[in-house]
Amino acid sequence: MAKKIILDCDPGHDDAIAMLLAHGSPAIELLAITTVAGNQTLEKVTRNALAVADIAGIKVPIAAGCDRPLVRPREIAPSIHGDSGMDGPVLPPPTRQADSRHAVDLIIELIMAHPPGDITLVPTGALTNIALAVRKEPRIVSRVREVVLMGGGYHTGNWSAVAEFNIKIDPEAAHIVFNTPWPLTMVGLDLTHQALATPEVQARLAAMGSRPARFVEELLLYFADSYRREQGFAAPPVHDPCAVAYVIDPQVMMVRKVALDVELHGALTLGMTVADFRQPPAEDCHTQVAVQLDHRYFWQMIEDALRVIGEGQA
Ligand SMILES: [Ca+2]
Repeated sequence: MAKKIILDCDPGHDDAIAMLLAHGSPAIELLAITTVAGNQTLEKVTRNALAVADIAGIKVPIAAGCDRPLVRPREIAPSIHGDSGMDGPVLPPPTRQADSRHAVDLIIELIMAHPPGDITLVPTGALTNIALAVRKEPRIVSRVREVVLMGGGYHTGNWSAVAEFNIKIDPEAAHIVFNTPWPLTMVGLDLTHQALATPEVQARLAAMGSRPARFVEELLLYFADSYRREQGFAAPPVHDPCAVAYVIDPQVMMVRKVALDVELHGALTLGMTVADFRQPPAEDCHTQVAVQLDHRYFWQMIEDALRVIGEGQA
């Protein structure tokens, strides 16, 4: 049976690919897309989500959420994602509007309306919406099947030496989400830096030739430039779809159970996701980290999803 997910995101080049992967995979039933300020302002990332939905024929509700972090001043990433938040492809204005509900309310509504253990949360942006949902309706915690998030990193950072962007921009929200006792898988930079869109990958996408494949090609072209210039990558790491890929089939990556927490006070380490590997994990450890990606399988999943969407079968 397809796994039901809510994708909470900030498109964002890699968020857009995560949307396409979730929509095009028969293993996933996408219930809703919710947006949060991060890669760009809330207005821009929501517009991008609506535009991507048009390209892929995604009909589910898209609801806008928090326009800033819980505590800190808003920080966005135009150096990586451009002024629009998804620079590169030229997209027509979205044909529909965002859902009238606030993302936090839609998340709560869906989780409470479904049986316990039904819905997986897949956050690929700052954790502001998810943290607020937990605080507003704590009953969701025991009803969520699991949380599979893109963010953090146990050995590396990208927005500081040790902190990843999604966690660094709203560490208080991340602290709430990581310390909530639901099963949580952190698909962090240790994993996503293996999800490189190599020239071979880009050539295979180019050979597909459908509209959604061309769209991904254009996204990757821009993303490759950003990552070469800003982070010194020869090929860009495509972070967010890795979390979706884990939900489709956990076999696509190796994971390791480990206690995790989020640093809120460090002068040099604010927003670091701290993994304690010193001891075997405790019996009640509810967190795990993604360690090693099956690169070929991962890109095969994306190709398959694009084929399904391109043939109008999603
Ligand atoms: Ca994202």
